[in-house]
Amino acid sequence: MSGLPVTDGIGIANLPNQKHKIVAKRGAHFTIMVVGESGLGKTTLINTLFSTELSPAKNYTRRHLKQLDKLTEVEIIKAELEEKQFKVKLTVIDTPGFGDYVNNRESWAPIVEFIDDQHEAYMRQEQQPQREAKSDLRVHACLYFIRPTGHTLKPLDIEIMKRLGTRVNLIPVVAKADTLTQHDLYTFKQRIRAVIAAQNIRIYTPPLEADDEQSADHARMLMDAIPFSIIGSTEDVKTEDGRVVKGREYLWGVAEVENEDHCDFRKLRSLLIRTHMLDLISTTEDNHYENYRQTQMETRKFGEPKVRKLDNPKFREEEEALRKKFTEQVKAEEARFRQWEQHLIAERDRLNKDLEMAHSAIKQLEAELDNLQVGYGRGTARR
Ligand SMILES: Nc1nc2c(ncn2[C@@H]2O[C@H](COP(=O)(O)OP(=O)(O)O)[C@@H](O)[C@H]2O)c(=O)[nH]1
Ligand SMILES: [Mg+2]
Repeated sequence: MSGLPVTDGIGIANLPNQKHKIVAKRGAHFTIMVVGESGLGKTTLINTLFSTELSPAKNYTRRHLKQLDKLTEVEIIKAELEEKQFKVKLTVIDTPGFGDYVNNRESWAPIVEFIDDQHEAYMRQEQQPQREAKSDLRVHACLYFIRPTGHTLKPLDIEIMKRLGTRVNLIPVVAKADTLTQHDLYTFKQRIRAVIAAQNIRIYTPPLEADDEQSADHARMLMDAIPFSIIGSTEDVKTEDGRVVKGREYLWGVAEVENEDHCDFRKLRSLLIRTHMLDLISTTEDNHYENYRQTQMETRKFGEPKVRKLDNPKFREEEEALRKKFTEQVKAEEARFRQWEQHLIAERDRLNKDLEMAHSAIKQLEAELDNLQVGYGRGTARR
């Protein structure tokens, strides 16, 4: 059927022994972040995860932790998963969506900054003499929600995904897959993959070299599904054949969260909390964190505070260029509007003239009518 391993539970206990031991010693910390425009179902997906697989999670807590700036506040959800004495401390970071392009185009910047800040905080803790009990919110998997337009990625998506991809394991997902037909969803995914390749956007790919054939096949199958299509819902609904499932009810039937013919939710969940959690953790540590640490080492002295992106001249430059482009666009629009206005005025004048002419024509006709009536009156009076 689906090719997914049929193991239940979190599956980490089935990891190759060596790796298992390393992580089991400390217990794994695993952090997922959701990013994307508002209204795409980010919060719903998190709740869906917790209402399906993760329902027996222990010590579930929700809190607003960080006010990133006056617009951006992230919510931190923590829970513990345990299987065969293997513990995972799961953290999910829910971000508010950034708004539309014109009004809110910088509102994603604090999210990128947040990711850097976690690397920074961890690095600082590593430099301390007491290295016990580090708090660690480095993001291991960042789900980027794509609006199901059926067209392609927007310039803003490309811009943000580029920035995220160099910092975290970026996993693109197509939001609200139930709003597209299977055919449209298929072409949409193809187009997104093409843009990701053409734009050199770095996304997370499951490693294909695996210990055994089955895992390799599994990784290939996951790769082919990227960007994962998602249906989120915490509602129990009844299907036509009488099953009760998490899903969304429509006149034509039920869009099922955990049905692989409907969306890739199961694949994504399996990747995150079963088969690739460890790879996501180690690539974050070995690639993204190492990357951050090295760049910081090269550009500043030990102990020096980090240069914030927003104060960075290069970022400023880009910012300035974008602002200029925007101003130019506004100017062009205004010119177009003025032209249109002038056209309208000319048109109005023309119509007024027509109206005048019509008026005088009417006057003339009325005068003729009067003349006729006068003539007619005379005629009758004679009789
Ligand atoms: N059709 C459809 N609607 C969804 C899906 N997931 C969430 N929604 C709806 O979209 C709206 C916004 O969801 P929410 O999770 O608050 O979006 P967020 O702003 O990204 O956190 C709500 O009305 C959800 O019920 C989905 O998979 N399909
Ligand atoms: Mg939300």
